Amino acid sequence: MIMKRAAAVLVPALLAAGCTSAVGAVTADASAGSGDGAAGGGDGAHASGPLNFIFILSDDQRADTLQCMPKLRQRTLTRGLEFDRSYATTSLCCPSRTSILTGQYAHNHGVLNNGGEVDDEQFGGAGLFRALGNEEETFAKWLKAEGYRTGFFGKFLNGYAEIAGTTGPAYVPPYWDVWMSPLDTEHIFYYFILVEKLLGESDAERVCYLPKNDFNGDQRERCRNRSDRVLDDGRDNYSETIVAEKAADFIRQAASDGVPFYAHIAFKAPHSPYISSPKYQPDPTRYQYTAAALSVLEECPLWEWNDRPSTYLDDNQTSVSKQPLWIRGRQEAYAAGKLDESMSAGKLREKRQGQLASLLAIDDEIDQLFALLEETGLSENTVVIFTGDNGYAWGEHYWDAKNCSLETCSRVPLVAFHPSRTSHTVSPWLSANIDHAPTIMDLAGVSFPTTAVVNGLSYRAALEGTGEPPERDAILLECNSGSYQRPKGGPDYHSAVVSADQWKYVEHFRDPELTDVRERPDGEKDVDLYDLSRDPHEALNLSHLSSDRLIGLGYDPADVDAKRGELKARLSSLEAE
Ligand SMILES: [Ca+2]
Repeated sequence: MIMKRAAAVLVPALLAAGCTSAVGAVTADASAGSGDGAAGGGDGAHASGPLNFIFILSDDQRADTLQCMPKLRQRTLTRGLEFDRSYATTSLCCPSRTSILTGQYAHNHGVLNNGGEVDDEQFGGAGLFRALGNEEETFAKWLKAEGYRTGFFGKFLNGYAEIAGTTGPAYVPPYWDVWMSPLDTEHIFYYFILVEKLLGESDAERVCYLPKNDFNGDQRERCRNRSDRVLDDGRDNYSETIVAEKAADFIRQAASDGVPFYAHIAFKAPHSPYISSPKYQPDPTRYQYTAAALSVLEECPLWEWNDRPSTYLDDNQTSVSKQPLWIRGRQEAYAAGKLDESMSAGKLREKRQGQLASLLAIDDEIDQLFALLEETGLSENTVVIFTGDNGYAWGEHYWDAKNCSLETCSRVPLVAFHPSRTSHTVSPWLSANIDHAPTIMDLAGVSFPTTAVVNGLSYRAALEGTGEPPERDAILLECNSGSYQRPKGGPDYHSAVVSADQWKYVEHFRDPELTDVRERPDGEKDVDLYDLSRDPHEALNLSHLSSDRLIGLGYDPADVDAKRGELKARLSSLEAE
């Protein structure tokens, strides 16, 4: 059974853990923001009045792929604040998205997986989110209470269709004035049903969007049969374009009405099945791209990926015996030819290139949103944040998905724009999905209730250019949904800590409750220690190397032991936050 920790229990625990400066700053004292959008000592001027927010989320986008979105890249180089080390505290859709909306680690919000059980009842991620009370803990609630107009566009949480219902008005989570979210959270690029709640309406209807290019007749009927209304208007009706259009309508209306707004835009790209817009991929059933797409994509080093890390499949030609058991298991299955065809070099390439091509589609949509802000004058008082919900492996460490503690799974792109910014900054600050809620609240000048649990930190000062982000030595990465036990293996249940000084310590567990650390054949515990500054691709697990080997690599074995002990202790304290 999945339990959510009660806030009343947690707040004293946080204080006891010595985290008063960090957590207190964003729970009780977030009112430090004046609410007038003052730029402080920022490097540019912007209009007075409350700030608006556009939060843009991609799905399954690796951190390094930001370089393959040329339009967003150009805007970033002009005035973006880029966080080089941003992590999804849980590298999976529902836990990460819930962390974004609440500012809490998964062990606090309780959405540990894309579904789960409460009181012996099984829920999808959206149902679990609701059953655990998270609808009442999103920052949208507090923004709305302070006069913000809130709009949600795009993917919510897996299993949304289950709570939306099939008859009568579709269910819409509270505190969203406008709601435009696909009923089915998977495979929505075409033939999607958008649950639409318009401004001022209390009920939502299910609208089926049919594509001009009718490439799948079965889907057509399925879409029709499950909707209240069908839109067969001869347009392409590619989901990412429609979602962006709905958001643009919301933004224009809010500007016209003179109300501050928060727009949450959650694209599906570059998630499977990796479908780009018709401009770049005319036939959604084939991974073939137009000359317009290729002329851009071939400029990106990830398209051919000639400098891929040595951890990719058997590129390193070295033993993985010191790596965690799950990677050893995957390597053995790969060597024995037991992994799916999805792990073949050809399929991995197809997936990688499919992701990159679909990113071009949302790059266009994001660029148009920026253009809209400029046309309407809203760029003078609107903050834009772009990030992803989790990273993704492309064959490194014999893995081709998410939900692992490795950098490739857990790091996400993050770039933010504040009206007062006039230059590009790359910040090495350790940032995470839990930071957006406190940052947006801080910038809006809205306080969390004193009973709220907020694990994240506000990066407002860095974004405004008025100061450094708050001090942070480490963040927690946690995963209660492993796939080690599956026939072809996969990442284990794990808990990890990544530190500001670029070390990572990981514990791999037998159980989803994270209590029983797995044992290796030699009797040692299955834990990892990586020195990320020297070994950014985590090829060398220092935890199981002999003293001679460590000395040969230039490490003092006593220092390595001490670092492991320090991070193990920090892991425990983070788990108690
Ligand atoms: Ca995802």
